Amino acid sequence: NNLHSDARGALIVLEGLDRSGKTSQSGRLVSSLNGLGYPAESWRFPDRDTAVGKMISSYLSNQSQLDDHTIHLLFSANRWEKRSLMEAKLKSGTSLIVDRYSYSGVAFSSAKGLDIEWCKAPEVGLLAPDLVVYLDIPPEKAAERGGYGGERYEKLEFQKNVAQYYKKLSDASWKIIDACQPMEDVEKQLKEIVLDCVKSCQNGKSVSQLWL
Ligand code: NYM
Repeated sequence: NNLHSDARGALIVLEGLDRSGKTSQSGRLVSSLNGLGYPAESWRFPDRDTAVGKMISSYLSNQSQLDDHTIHLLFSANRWEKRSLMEAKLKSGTSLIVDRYSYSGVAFSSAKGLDIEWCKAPEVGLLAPDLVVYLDIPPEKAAERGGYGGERYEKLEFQKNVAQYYKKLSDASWKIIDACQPMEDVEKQLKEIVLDCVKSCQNGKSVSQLWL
């Protein structure tokens, strides 16, 4: 697979409730893309390695308390601090498989009661994904999977609420995969959808911005 010179990478976002399988799937996806000769990297938000990411991590593990608006803006800032690198990677032909993005930001914060439009505002101008894949699992099923860790938000009642907000945010362009299927089946379906997207982005299609 020899990429032509104007080929750019695809920005692909995986969304879903906690324990829906996003992290396992994104690792497998990147290996298989690389194996087929498409440069790809696995990214995730929050990126806990940056200065902002460390504050987020401490909040999630209940080591610090923050106002709901404040933590929302930190999650957003964490995406902004990676924006230019993201753009550079895509331009250089590397596809990014991103485990959570702005949709997590808006779904989780609005599930706490923050206004949805207010939640979207700081996301305006971030790079828009070429594809959003939602790994769909009923909150009860997700809760049965090996149990949640001890982090904030990892509670069945809250996850039910988040699911409602994901539904509000989704549009016809989202690809929904039934995440209750065996892992191998999810992997196969995901790979097919993602490959289509990676190929379609190689034709010089430009990257757009949220929320359009
Ligand atoms: N989360 C994640 C948010 O509340 N807002 C965001 O913008 C993002 C990216 O953080 N329960 C929540 C969802 C998760 C938690 O994510 C940590 P992960 O994927 O478990 O590391």
